[in-house]
Amino acid sequence: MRTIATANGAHGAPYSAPIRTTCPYCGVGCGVLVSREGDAITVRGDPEHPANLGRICSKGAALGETLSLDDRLLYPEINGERTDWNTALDTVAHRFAQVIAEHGPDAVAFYVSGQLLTEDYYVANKLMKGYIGSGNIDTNSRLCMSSAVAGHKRAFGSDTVPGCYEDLELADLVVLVGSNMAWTHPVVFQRLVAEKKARPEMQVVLIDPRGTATADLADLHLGIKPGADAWLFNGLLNHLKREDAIDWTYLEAHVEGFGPTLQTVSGLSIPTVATQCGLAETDVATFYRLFTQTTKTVTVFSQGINQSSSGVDKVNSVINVHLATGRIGKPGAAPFSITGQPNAMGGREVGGLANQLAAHMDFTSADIDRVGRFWHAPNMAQQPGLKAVDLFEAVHDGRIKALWIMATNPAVSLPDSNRVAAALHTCPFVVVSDVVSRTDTSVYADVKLPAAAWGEKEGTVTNSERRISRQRSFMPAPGEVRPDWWIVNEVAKRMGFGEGFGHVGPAQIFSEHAALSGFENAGTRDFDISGLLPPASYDSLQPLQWPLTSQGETPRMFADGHFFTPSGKARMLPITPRAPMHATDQATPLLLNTGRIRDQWHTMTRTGKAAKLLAHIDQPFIEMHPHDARQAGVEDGALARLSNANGDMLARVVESREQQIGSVFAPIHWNDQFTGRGRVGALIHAVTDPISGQPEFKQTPVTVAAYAASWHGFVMTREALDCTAAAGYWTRVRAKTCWRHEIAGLEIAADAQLQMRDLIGLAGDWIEMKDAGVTRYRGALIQNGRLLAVYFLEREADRLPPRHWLESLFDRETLSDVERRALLLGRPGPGMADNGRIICACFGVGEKSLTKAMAEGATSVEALGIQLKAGTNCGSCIPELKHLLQRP
Ligand SMILES: Nc1nc2c(c(=O)[nH]1)N[C@H]1C(S)=C(S)[C@@H](COP(=O)(O)OP(=O)(O)OC[C@H]3O[C@@H](n4cnc5c(=O)[nH]c(N)nc54)[C@H](O)[C@@H]3O)O[C@H]1N2
Ligand SMILES: Nc1nc2c(c(=O)[nH]1)N[C@H]1C(S)=C(S)[C@@H](COP(=O)(O)OP(=O)(O)OC[C@H]3O[C@@H](n4cnc5c(=O)[nH]c(N)nc54)[C@H](O)[C@@H]3O)O[C@H]1N2
Ligand code: SF4
Ligand SMILES: [Mo]
Repeated sequence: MRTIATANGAHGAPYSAPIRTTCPYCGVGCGVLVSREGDAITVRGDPEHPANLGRICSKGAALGETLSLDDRLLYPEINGERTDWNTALDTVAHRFAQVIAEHGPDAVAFYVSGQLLTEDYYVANKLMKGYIGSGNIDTNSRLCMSSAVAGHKRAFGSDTVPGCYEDLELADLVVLVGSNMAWTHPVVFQRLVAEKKARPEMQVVLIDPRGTATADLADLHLGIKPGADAWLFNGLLNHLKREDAIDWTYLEAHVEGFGPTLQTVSGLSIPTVATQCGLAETDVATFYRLFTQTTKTVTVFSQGINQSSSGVDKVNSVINVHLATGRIGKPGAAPFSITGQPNAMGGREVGGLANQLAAHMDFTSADIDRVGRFWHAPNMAQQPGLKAVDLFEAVHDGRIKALWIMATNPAVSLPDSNRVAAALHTCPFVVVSDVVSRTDTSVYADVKLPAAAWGEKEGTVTNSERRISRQRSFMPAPGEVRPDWWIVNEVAKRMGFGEGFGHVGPAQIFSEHAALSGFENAGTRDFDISGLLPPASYDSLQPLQWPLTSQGETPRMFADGHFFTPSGKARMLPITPRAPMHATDQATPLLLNTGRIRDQWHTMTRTGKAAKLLAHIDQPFIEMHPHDARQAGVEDGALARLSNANGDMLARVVESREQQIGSVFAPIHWNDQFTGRGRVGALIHAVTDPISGQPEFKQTPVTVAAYAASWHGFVMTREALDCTAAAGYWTRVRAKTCWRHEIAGLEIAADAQLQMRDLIGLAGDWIEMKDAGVTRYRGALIQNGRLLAVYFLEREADRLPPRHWLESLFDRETLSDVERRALLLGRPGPGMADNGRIICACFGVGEKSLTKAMAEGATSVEALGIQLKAGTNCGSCIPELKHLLQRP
């Protein structure tokens, strides 16, 4: 239990009025109300926040469960030993200064994150680019949005997202390209679902190689060949021309480059597109007809487009069709890059990418001079720094000798992650600022700096629709954690840069940032929030969409047809489609696609703390078509090993016809803290888009083979165990009242039963049931009647009993005889229900409860909602409820 701050900021006593803040996860940027009900901190959607109007998703709703201190980094550490802030900050400043003095400013780097607040981000960028004098600050947005940024800049002359969420509701056609919005931007998806319900004639087209929860809403799903999107949009452009659907008046007035662009696509027929994209001609034709006929069209694009070695070109192929039809800057008409992280946009605003300067300025001599004068910077960087993948390559080969990582976990999330780990291992000086004590990255840190987490700090974030919202604190900062901006400023001061970093708080940093956005701007740059000055309003800042000038906020950009290029016109660009860099071959015949699951956030450091969020999907998996599973010699539920020349991972096979033959999908979330060998990044080739530097995360050739485990088991304990030595494959997840470890291995030791008991290493009485030899073991460790551990072992995985009801036995003060017997039999006794896998995370409704209700006559999503509450809070599980209802 954590105490929360009173509304006026004092610590201790509970408050009654909820605190209004913003969810720290996805780029939807939902406003939330945090309050305390009884012992729990509850998080609800803020009805007054324009992004979500009261809605929330499973991750947001579970935020209250992620606030415990058990795995937090609470004190600074040097070489794994606790130290005080002075020593830690002096060490960082000294080591950075030393490397700079010996090897120059380009021998140091920062790797930061779209999960920093704008104020944190601003000072980090200022320190590197204005004072240290290097461009070597890059951000995980490189992995996320950099192709969209580059595409925007090529087309619009600025990194501007033209539309807003309301445009999706106003549109008559919404095209979702490479977006699994139902799981990744759930609240925007809910808004779309509601609109579609109100206006069923509104059309939704999904373009994604695999069938996803998002496909549930789509009138048309184009299961495109991986990587082929530019063909589809080039073909569409030609179709628009053929059908005389080009807005020539708009083009003449507001666009350049359309002649050569239209020339490039001329002759590209529907049959050719269908072949290139692996689609039926009729489906391509239907999509083209819908697009041609529907003026109010929004095309939402995300990582299926961006994360590609030709991501920037794909972005421009999408923007091209919107420019050609003048469908931009109008209500219900826009190309829409939906951002991933809560502050991906804020990072772009402060210039967090190595090739940008602050406030949407570039490395031109005029901008370098302007920013330098504004900052009174002693040492402005004169050229862009290294982009993430190149930056870590420079760490690997020793060009970068001191690296500071803030709010990101590159040992998991960068491509070729084993090489990244090796780079961190050899780097002479690594600093990691994080909120948790142990990550796959922080194990390599020389210095660990404890950052204040969500709920403990103040600042702002910008969501996908350019809306700036406040994050407000509602809890006292635990231990010695400090906000990231403070940590950066303290290091800057100790490096001798006191004059630029004397801010007393985030409000002052924000107003400096706002002032820079307006500095010598006069309408020449899109990013201008100088209308928010003076900063007296910071505490009560309302969620507003930039540009924010004296005229107020701006929901839609480019309504006047004016763009930020030298000519004031937007640009269409001729695009030549390129295939993914690495093709499949005999050794690696399957194309690995990677992405997100509904209830986990990236490397699980926070969502992995909520048992609720691990109840839906609790193991790394690889989804594949039954045909490919047969070819690879694996089957549903079995373990498989994915590998290629870079590395390997273990995961459980999920057979699904939603995967196209030849493609497999694995989630990005699993890492060494939660599983043995589950880091998908280990397989990804470090190939990037030549312009944006964004990695090709969606198309990696791999091979899949059975992981022929000869034994399977699980262990439940009150404390987490390290199973590395005991099992070839293991996972470790939090359940409500215990930790659950799934384990399996190739060889079984003769004394396996005892080995595991040793590992659990607790005193007490074992009650057990076992076969002679090691084919079966079922044991429970009980101390004074209280259950401490459960351990099951079988030759075959499917002989293991369901786990969910077993977890509930950890609730009991003493185990009854009936419960002990039921436990060893592996079957719930009378009155002990097994609800099965949790489908609805909000109300903990399991699959078995749902199928039972269905058998008893609940034949619709609504009926399941009335009977079990399933799907009635965030609605993220509704696509799955529908699947269950459709199951024969
Ligand atoms: N639950 C949850 N939500 C999140 C996050 C999270 O970790 N968990 N992270 C946030 C972040 S930072 C981001 S960037 C966003 C990402 O949000 P999304 O981009 O929606 O998510 P992904 O799952 O990465 O990928 C989207 C889809 O692209 C498809 N795809 C793969 N290859 C291709 C292709 O060649 N063409 C097309 N058209 N599609 C393809 C994949 O099959 C996948 O369904 O999610 C944000 N929201
Ligand atoms: N294969 C594959 N890889 C991918 C992707 C993919 O689709 N496929 N997607 C890529 C994308 S789009 C993204 S955005 C990245 C995300 O990848 P990462 O950024 O590496 O993932 P996170 O787990 O979000 O890392 C955030 C870290 O910051 C810490 N943290 C949280 N709050 C704070 C804070 O306030 N201050 C500080 N200092 N630390 C904090 C968290 O504990 C965590 O360790 O992954 C990328 N990698
Ligand atoms: S959609 Fe969910 S994860 Fe995203 S901001 Fe809203 S509540 Fe948070
Ligand atoms: Mo992202």
